[in-house]
Amino acid sequence: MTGGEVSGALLREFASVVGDAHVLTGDATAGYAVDWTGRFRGHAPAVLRPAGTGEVAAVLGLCREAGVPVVPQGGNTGLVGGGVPNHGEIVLSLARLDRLGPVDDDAAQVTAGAGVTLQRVADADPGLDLGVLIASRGSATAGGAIATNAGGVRVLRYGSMRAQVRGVEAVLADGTVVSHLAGLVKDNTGYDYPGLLCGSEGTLAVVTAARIQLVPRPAGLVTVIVGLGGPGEAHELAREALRTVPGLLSAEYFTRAGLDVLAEHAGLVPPLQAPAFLLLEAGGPGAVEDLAVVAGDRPVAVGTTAADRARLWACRERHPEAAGFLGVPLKLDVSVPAAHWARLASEVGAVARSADPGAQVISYGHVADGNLHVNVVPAAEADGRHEDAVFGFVASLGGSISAEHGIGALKARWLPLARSAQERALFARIRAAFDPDGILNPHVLPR
Ligand code: 2HG
Ligand code: ZN
Repeated sequence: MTGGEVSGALLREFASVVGDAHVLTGDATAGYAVDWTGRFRGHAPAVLRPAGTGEVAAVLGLCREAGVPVVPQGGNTGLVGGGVPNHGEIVLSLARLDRLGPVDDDAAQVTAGAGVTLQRVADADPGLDLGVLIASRGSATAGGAIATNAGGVRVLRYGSMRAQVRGVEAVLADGTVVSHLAGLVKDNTGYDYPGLLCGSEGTLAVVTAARIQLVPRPAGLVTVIVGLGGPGEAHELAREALRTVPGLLSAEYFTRAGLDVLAEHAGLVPPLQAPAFLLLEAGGPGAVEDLAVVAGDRPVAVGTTAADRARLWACRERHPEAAGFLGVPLKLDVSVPAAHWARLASEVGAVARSADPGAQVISYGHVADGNLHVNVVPAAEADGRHEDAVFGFVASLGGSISAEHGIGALKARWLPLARSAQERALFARIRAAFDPDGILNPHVLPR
């Protein structure tokens, strides 16, 4: 189903639901139509900003009746073009569903509207934290993080967003509201549709609220950056840290190539010089000593105060911006079995350049999860040649073309590398059961 213009009569019906001020058209839609990287620029005949679940249901009912496709959008921090109207869809912004409930102290859980930022969820209680930590937490929303099953820098400890979700409220494409927010830890009463919505990229239903499990706020945090010779050493060291540091929270890899760009364009001061780096963070008793043993006699920068830790983290957390200083990047987020990660990280630059010798490649990522973010700034036309090369290599190692960002518009063509025909047919059947008319984000994932 493709979008296009919508009639004045339909716009008036939308306005009667959400109010005139929350039906945006023309120039007011511009910021909702382009993704964070600037690679995906679409066009929205209208952006609708409902204030609650009832309004979402009413709007979806109207869209379905009119046969108008919809792209749900949270903080618009996605990196694969899955939340922007690439085919003229209406944008349904969930930003105004921003109610954060009181923390349930007994369960250490909170109910958050889809538009609540991850930072607000993390700050809900001084003794608790959100298990998912991503650099875009100030803008990324609970609904978007669920729809993309966001990962981030603490997955090795707490898992990805799916692992934090104890229930959801969502609106189906026909306006039906389904809600399961009691937060029961044990609840075997049928299909786990909240789990299914994690990573569904807005194709099955619109998440309007979620019951989120919080974790004890880690204390006594220590951050170190260790200077290394290359990916093989990063992999070895991360494995050792996983085995020997009980309080380990993060193991993040990056290289001189990325740090040099950040030093030049963002004024970052590299804490040490080396070809490659591993940032390790741990908390709790003995963390400093445990990390010192792992670092051994390698060059290391240590941060124990909030300010020093923030300075070290900036070297890693600002990496998503690095390639953007050089051009409009392709964000290729891939994962491979642990045993192949070092080979992936060592060879992927040459693999990308075999398709485009002038391409600039900055790689970094979550080494303990087998995850690498391959940021490619093309010199040649971005016509799929870079994805062909990198995803083909990843598939040959038994890996996935999307570790934590989703398929979106960027990777739809290459899904067969990661999922069999039988699996894709099952996806389409699940989708048809949720959204038989195909109005929800129709150009993302198989139908
Ligand atoms: C990160 O780990 C994010 O920093 C973004 O997943 C990765 O921009 C990217 O490629
Ligand atoms: Zn990441």
